Amino acid sequence: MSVKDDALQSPWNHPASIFAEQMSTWDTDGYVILKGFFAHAVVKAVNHLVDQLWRVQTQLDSKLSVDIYLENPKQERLLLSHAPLEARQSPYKINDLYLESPLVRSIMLDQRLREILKSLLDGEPLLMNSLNFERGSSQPAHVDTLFISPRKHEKLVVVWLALESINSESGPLLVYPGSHKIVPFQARKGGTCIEADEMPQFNHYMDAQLRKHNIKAKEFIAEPGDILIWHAQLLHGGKAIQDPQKTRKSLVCHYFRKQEYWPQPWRVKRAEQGGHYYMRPHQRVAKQD
Ligand SMILES: O=C(O)CCC(=O)C(=O)O
Ligand SMILES: [Fe+2]
Repeated sequence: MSVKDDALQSPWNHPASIFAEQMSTWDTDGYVILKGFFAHAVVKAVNHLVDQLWRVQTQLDSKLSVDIYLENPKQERLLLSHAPLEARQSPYKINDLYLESPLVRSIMLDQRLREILKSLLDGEPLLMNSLNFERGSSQPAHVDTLFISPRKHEKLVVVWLALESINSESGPLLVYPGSHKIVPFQARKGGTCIEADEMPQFNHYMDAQLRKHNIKAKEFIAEPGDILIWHAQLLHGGKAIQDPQKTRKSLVCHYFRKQEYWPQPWRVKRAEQGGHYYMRPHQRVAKQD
């Protein structure tokens, strides 16, 4: 059975009808959870791909990069082909596998998913990055527009796919319901994108806003194939890992709206099974040999 055939057997064949029900939580909470969106064969295929990458890592002739030892002073960005194998045992993320993998593209541009994202973005989605994690990110609470700037304000959505059962000890994703309605933090240079030294001010601002609106973090306790889609301005992060033995496999993709990127046609590629993705260079690494 191919991945695509199996995906079609999931209960999510008619997003349009189910979607109407989800819309209210999107507005009030700034995210939606779609349980069992992808079939287990899809999840297995992604996990297999990541295992394969590590197995043949040193022979990879690719500019795929990996951020290793996340949220640790030792954090570093390297080519995956140059990463020490032991780094796989600590939090890491592989950047932009979607640029190389038709499998990742076909899953994250699944037709049912595209319909949902189209409705949330009010326009065709454009897949613009991917992050593969095997452990909790431990990333402090943030809003993605601090780091990623869509050409049109708020026309960014994010899909987080659980690739195994995820519990509270493994550093689950944390979301802050309703935080997307908080007035965005104003970056020094205008807009929402900050420089690294502005993070303490952002934290200070957000802490006060969370208290004012009585917003508390919620853990995304997930089963393989579940997805959570969040709004451009939703505050989220990775809970600290309580059990370092536990993995927390996930795939996260960010999407812009295609219509804002179309003027550069060489950058906007049509994917094999439909949908569009942003063709851009891999993340730069400090040293390549
Ligand atoms: O998976 C996580 O813990 C957080 C990921 C995240 O914040 C992101 O990809 O924007
Ligand atoms: Fe994020």
